[in-house]
Amino acid sequence: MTEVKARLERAVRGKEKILLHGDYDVDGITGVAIMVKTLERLGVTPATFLPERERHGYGVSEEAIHKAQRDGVKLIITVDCGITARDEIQLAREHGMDVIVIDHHRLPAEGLPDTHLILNPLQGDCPYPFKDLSAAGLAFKLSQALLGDEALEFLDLVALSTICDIAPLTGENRILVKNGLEILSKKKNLGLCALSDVAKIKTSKLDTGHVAFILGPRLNAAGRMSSPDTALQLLLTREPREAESLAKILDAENKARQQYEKDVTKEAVQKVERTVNFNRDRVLVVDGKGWHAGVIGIVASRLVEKFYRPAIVISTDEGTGRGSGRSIKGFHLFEALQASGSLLEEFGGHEQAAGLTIKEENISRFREKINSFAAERLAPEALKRHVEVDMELELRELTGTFLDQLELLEPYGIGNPRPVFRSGGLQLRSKARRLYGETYEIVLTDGPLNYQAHLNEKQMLLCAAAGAGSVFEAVYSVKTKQWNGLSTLLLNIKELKEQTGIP
Ligand SMILES: [Mn+2]
Repeated sequence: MTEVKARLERAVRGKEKILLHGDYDVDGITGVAIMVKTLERLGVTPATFLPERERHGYGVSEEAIHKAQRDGVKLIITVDCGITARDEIQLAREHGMDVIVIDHHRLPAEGLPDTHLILNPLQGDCPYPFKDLSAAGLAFKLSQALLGDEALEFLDLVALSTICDIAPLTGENRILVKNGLEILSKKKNLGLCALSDVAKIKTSKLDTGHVAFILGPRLNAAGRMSSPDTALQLLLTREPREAESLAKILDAENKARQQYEKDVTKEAVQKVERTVNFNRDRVLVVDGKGWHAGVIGIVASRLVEKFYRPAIVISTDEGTGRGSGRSIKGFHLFEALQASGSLLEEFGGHEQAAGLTIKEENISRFREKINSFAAERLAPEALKRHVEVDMELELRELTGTFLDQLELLEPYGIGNPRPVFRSGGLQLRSKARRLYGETYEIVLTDGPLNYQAHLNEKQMLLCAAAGAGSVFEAVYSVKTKQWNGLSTLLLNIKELKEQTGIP
């Protein structure tokens, strides 16, 4: 950190040309935004480069380095990428540029790039105790070193990156996100404020859900379908009118992405239903021609949700397939790919998510190979959905004090999930009412009090078949809804079972 800070201060003093090279997802974009804002406060306006997925692929771009040299850049700062970019960083150094790497990805086995200016807490000699910061979280640390407390106002961007990059909301991340959500709720950032407006977020208290499901996808949409620069510009703008028009563009791109994603998901689901032998295959491997690389990861997640088995979705183009996979608990996807490595051109990832490149002619052999690996490693019991219950309780125990204490554990998300409870003896008071999509609402009672509960279509059908007055056991999480100054309690049903034999 000391050396990185000193090098940046030297660049600022000497008014050197600086290029910020990010990545196309929310973490890369917010990390670059934090660095731009920091450098501007120090009196320097840096150039930025964010790769377009289809055009530039992953990681540091050689093209961007050549352009930087032509433009007289003296210092390149990579954010959310760079730790594996040995060749590209070598190239930059040969052309007389220094490179600062701000990256939180795993260190490559082949060795680090040739620069001593690396911010990555996973380095063996890094004394920083917390290892799970997002890349924008690291950029924030650097900003703090340069600006002091002034950097705290960038915490809204840190919260966005931490949630969208699925970093665990434990340790320092929880504090960063908690404070970041408060700043986000105050709508200090013009662009994010405009984005909340077009997305019709009405509440004045934004939570991890708003970021993960509403703001995040809109910021990501540009990077997936076209250029991530729109999202960066939105985070940086000081013009309300520009904020509004950029937010509209992102919202429209997100709608297009959603529709496209729906179409590809439908096609993939049909392929699975037509071609997969569920008794034999435990891992789903589906391929399709020309599916956009920006959505195959999401489609794989949808398949996992629907069929509850690991899924790999491959998009083929001129003989080459690019795939993205998502797993279920108990199946190490990266190890499974390693075991099939001879059939793959490239692969990477971790336990729950991975990516790969494969020759089209090898796809069916790969499907067989990964499934014979799964036949040994993935027990049939692991293919059953399983909700972990934190506590058995009676509904009347959900008192105001209890709920206040529950709120102290927020923000919930990856690594810090919302607590899950189980209660029995709940009587169905009402018919299910459709709220939106496949979400329904019912009223349950434990005798003295009524409770609103949200459930899915399958659970609604169970209630309809049982009829009013029947008794259920429910596994659920609780949420309080603020409405007109009143707070109401809501049960989010995860599992529902009829209890027969109870009068
Ligand atoms: Mn990242």
